[in-house]
Amino acid sequence: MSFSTSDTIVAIATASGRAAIGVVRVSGPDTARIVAHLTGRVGHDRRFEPRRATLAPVAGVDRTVVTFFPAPHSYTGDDVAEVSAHGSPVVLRAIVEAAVAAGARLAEPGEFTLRAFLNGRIDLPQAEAVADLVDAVTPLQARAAFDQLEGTLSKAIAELDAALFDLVARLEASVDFPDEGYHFVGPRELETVLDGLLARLDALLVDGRRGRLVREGLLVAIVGKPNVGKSSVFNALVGAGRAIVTAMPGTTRDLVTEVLDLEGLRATLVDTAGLRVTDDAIEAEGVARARGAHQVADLVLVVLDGSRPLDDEDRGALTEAAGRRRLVVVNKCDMEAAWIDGPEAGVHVSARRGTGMDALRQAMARALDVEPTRDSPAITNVRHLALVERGRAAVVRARDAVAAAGGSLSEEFVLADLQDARGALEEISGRRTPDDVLAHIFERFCIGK
Ligand SMILES: Nc1nc2c(ncn2[C@@H]2O[C@H](COP(=O)(O)OP(=O)(O)OP(=O)(O)O)[C@@H](O)[C@H]2O)c(=O)[nH]1
Ligand SMILES: [Mg+2]
Repeated sequence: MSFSTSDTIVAIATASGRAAIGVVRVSGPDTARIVAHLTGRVGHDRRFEPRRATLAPVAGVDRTVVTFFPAPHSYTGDDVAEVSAHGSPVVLRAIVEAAVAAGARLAEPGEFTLRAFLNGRIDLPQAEAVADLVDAVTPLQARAAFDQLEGTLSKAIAELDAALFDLVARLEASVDFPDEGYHFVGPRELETVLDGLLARLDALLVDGRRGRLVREGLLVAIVGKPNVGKSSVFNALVGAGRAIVTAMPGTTRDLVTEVLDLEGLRATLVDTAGLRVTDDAIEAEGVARARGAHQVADLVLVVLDGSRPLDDEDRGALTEAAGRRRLVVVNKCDMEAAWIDGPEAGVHVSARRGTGMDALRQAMARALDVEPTRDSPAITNVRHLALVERGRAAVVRARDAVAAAGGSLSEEFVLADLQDARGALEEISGRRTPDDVLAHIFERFCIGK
């Protein structure tokens, strides 16, 4: 990964494969010369007008449209040109090769966005949001990434950092002028300010759990004894005959997974083997895998057969799921009920007829505590969460030191902790982020982004 912005880079910016149009992006100090060379528009009077799409064919390749964005008002902050061509991989590659022949270098993944960051156009959470937005598969993910791109997280972090900075400045003044016998911030006030900071950090962390669900999606396991209709419920939820359904207990052996859009959330649904004691080696392995999936799931759907009385195997499945976030699904409600509301309240469905599936989807979203209309969470990224946690731990240390000191507070100790907290926050925003962390972040971008 190159952290230099002094050369000019080029890449295809659009998806690979055939398309109506494709875009080649050039960025760096030599952009104007390279693009003029490509299109044969040489001479002072033939310069590209800023931000105006201009028909400018690349000779022998395609009739292209060039848009020139002069520094600093461009995506990267350097001179940028976008060359739109017909979306053929062959044509786009030829344009890139011509640009390289004219002196450009092939861009590495994420290098355009990296330059935007290095040039101070965006901060690190915004750069990360660009990658998230490109990768989003549900509308909620896209929305969360967009909010981060708009700077909601950056703003929250900047406010916290400003409050910390203010406190640090006053504590330093107290250290610098000890003879004055004058505390620029008294212990009581210090405690109040630190408590306020802790409350704000906690709020960010609570939103973080939700945010991570939005970003990474979650795992929902369907469990229950054999033949209650787990695979049928699975198929009804994913809207396809994905898992095998038969009247024979012990049909499902392996884990069957499918990704589901659950009220805007990305959920991976897992169908599992029916839980029972068995001599069959294959089925036993299936039961073990079912338990494994069950243990890591964010939500467990326990399926019961409503047309038959509850038995010990059902009770076993319910007990296994007792300590977990779970939802009881009473299936086969198209048949005569063997029990109504029995020992377990649950969502009544008929997987065979498809009745109750919307109610089930809503109950799942509710059980996961992710309301579709809720404002997007601020933190969706594990890197950010870990750093907020580190910052919080440092503030807690400072808070404890103040409480323990009573009236005889030593500002130096508190200062060291508060500097730690600031360090963590500034690593989120990218103001103090080590190069290897930066390289790691930008590696996951696509080329041309
Ligand atoms: N009447 C009725 N029958 C159903 C319903 N759902 C499933 N069945 C039937 O119940 C039987 C078992 O269905 P599956 O979906 O294979 O059950 P399972 O829990 O996955 O079974 P295993 O994989 O063996 O553990 C099949 O004959 C289904 O047709 C339902 O809503 N109503
Ligand atoms: Mg099954």
